[in-house]
Amino acid sequence: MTDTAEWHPSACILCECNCGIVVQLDGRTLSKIRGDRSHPASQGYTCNKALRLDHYQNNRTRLTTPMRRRPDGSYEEIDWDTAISEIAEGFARIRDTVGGDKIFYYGGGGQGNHLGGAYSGAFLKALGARYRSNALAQEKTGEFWVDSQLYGGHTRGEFEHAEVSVFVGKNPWMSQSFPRARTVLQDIAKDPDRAMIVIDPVITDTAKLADFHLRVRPGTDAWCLAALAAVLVQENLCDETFLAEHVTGTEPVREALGAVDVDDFAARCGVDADLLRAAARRIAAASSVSVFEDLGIQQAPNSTLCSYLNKMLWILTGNFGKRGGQHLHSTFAPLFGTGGVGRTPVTGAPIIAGLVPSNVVAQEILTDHPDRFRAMIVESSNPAHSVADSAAVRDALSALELLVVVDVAMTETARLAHYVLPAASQFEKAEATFFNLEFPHNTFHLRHPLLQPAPGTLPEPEIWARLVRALGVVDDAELQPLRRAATEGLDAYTQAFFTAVGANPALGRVLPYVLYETLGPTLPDGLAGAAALWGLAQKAALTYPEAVRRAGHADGNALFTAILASPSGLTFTKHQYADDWDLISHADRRIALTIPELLEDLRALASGPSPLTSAEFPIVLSAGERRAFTANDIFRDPGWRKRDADGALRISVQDAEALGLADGDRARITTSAGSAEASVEVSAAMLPGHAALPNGFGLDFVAADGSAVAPGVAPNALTSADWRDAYAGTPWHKHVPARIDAVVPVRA
Ligand SMILES: Nc1nc2c(c(=O)[nH]1)N[C@H]1C(S)=C(S)[C@@H](COP(=O)(O)OP(=O)(O)OC[C@H]3O[C@@H](n4cnc5c(=O)[nH]c(N)nc54)[C@H](O)[C@@H]3O)O[C@H]1N2
Ligand SMILES: Nc1nc2c(c(=O)[nH]1)N[C@H]1C(S)=C(S)[C@@H](COP(=O)(O)OP(=O)(O)OC[C@H]3O[C@@H](n4cnc5c(=O)[nH]c(N)nc54)[C@H](O)[C@@H]3O)O[C@H]1N2
Ligand code: SF4
Ligand SMILES: [Mo]
Repeated sequence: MTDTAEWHPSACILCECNCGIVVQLDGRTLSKIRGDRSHPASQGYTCNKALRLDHYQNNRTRLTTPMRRRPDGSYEEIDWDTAISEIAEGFARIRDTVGGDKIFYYGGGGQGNHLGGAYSGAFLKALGARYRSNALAQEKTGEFWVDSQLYGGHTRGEFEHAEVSVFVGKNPWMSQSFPRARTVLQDIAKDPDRAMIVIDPVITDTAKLADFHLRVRPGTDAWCLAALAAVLVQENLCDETFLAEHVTGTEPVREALGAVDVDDFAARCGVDADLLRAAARRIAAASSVSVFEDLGIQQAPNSTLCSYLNKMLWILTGNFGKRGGQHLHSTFAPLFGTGGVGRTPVTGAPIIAGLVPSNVVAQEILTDHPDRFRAMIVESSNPAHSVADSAAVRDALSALELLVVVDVAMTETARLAHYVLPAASQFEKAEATFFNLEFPHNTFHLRHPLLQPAPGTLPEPEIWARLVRALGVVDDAELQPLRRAATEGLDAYTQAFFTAVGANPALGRVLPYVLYETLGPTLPDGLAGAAALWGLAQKAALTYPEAVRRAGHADGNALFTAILASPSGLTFTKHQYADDWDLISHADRRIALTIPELLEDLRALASGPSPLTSAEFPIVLSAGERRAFTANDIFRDPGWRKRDADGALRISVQDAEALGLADGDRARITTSAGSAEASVEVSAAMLPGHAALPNGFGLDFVAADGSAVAPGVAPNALTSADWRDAYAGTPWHKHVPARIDAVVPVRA
């Protein structure tokens, strides 16, 4: 594995695209990286960030041994056996005294790694844990709630082929999120027959390529989207045949949109009414339309309503079930739980897609309520830094009876844990993500390890297996027949598996553990951690039999075998456009357009918006913008950045002048939650009254000379937990009322 001339396939782990890469190794250094042309989705594409991945693999914050916190707050190194037995005992004690449902799980995967989350489920079930969350509960749950009522699944646009692409609060030039994003955006921009519509208050790099840039005032997208949809209805631009055949509940929507005063709404969102009408007409005239909404609306006021209105643009115009349109898609493993909306035990916040809103986590802990969370497992996430109101989150995590963090690095969250478990990096183990969101061809990529685990670390599947073993919930003798069958091949294993689980349904509860313990040891090339994929492959083959066969896989075992043998990834489903209809979960296979609460909210727009800014906090701060050198909290070493090392506060020319600020000056940003200092970048891209800070900054790091550094502003030092969506509890990170003051240098 150390032959430097050889290129080893893997993937970039910095965003949900997970572009295929090939890597040359120099010892344990990822010395050369380029796009993998054999990867079925990315086809050789990467952005600037992938080439910097060695800063993730090799940096001074990597953990190398399990650690236990001493009463004085310092950490001591302990061995794995001690860590596993004390942690298992600790959680078992909590389960036995106050109940397993008081054990809360946060994380389970970042942008590149979802196998850990697949295995932790067995340990959590064995403990009787019920509540969980992750970052999707601070972005996508509102959209999920809308989607589940409209058609019951996640949709994706097919931008590569769309005549018109619409980006709402989404800057794919920087944030990517769909395959080969920059190439696709450039192709659209070059083609006079295609068009791009961008709704964003900032003149982003994506907006610069747009044919229609609807430069909304921050937080007013609901008015803009309602007006766009209203034009479709009022100018008879809807696809009536499509609506009659495939959509129910159209009339109440038509009525509500019919009542919208388009000129008035355009004025309320600050967009020229003629431009807005022209954009709506361009959508209506197109043979295909794809839409991408992201954090600019999902983390801003009216977020769930905006998700709903946004979907009107392609539903009313019939852009579903055809090339270049919007699609439901297959999933290799569901990212979201199913079931209706539950409630959290303390605050009664909505649990959508099985996820507790990130914004209420602190309140679910910091209380005397008997049902409060008492213990927590955090895996591959850094909530002490990434969740709103970091100060409250840190108080809450510190108040837990037991906090265990599984991470590769000593994070802000790990520093609050009773135990920290060091995971092998994503290049040191079998890994995969479940961000498999494309249609008609959907891909899955099991990455092979490039390196042995760093000394002292373990891959998550092994960590979770050891913890389940320590709980003693499975009698090892029951696994013997499965172990034997696994050595005889997948057919024998399949039979033995159904016999074993039929005889003892309790094995089904700890399924990933059973697969890892029995099938895992027979898998080649360090792929034991891929065992859980066997179950998922069976499920995919049962759920999409035709599409899996069309992709060349006869059945679940054939699919699993192909996954193991495809180190650059494979296509697991090939759908036909008409299959979109079968992917609708409603029995009548139609889109159910009416969501009564949201139509009520739509009617109420006529009297708004009411600004959240005030004399004290006159500026809208977008806290957490994606830029060329941000990558969530994945890179801790600030040395990975070639530019924007401080994570500049971008402000408009007008605000800079009023505040007496110039490029490079220092400014103090104050919000109701906190205050921080940043370097200023005066930018013609910003509207007056709007400022932006990047995400992923303010992470602690110890420099080579031993000094502590944390460049830039930790965005959640400035955000409040109560600023959140009424339906989904998702935060308004892009819309934080703030004050900016020049920091006058102190002269000696
Ligand atoms: N470089 C980089 N890429 C990433 C990531 C990263 O950290 N760095 N993270 C990944 C992750 S986890 C995610 S979720 C995605 C997020 O991807 P995006 O959602 O594209 O990222 P953001 O830059 O946070 O926000 C998008 C846009 O919202 C705009 N915006 C702010 N306020 C408003 C508003 O009121 N209305 C509208 N319409 N727009 C508004 C901003 O100007 C910005 O251009 O990116 C992924 N890709
Ligand atoms: N103010 C503000 N806050 C935001 C956002 C914003 O725009 N503004 N964006 C939000 C969004 S969209 C997201 S997605 C979240 C992301 O926030 P988080 O959910 O905290 O996820 P990441 O930042 O991706 O952090 C991933 C963690 O996984 C660790 N890790 C990396 N590889 C491995 C591995 O192999 N195993 C294990 N166990 N750990 C590993 C990294 O060290 C890191 O600590 O932040 C959210 N927070
Ligand atoms: S950051 Fe995203 S788009 Fe860029 S190379 Fe990595 S996976 Fe691909
Ligand atoms: Mo995200």
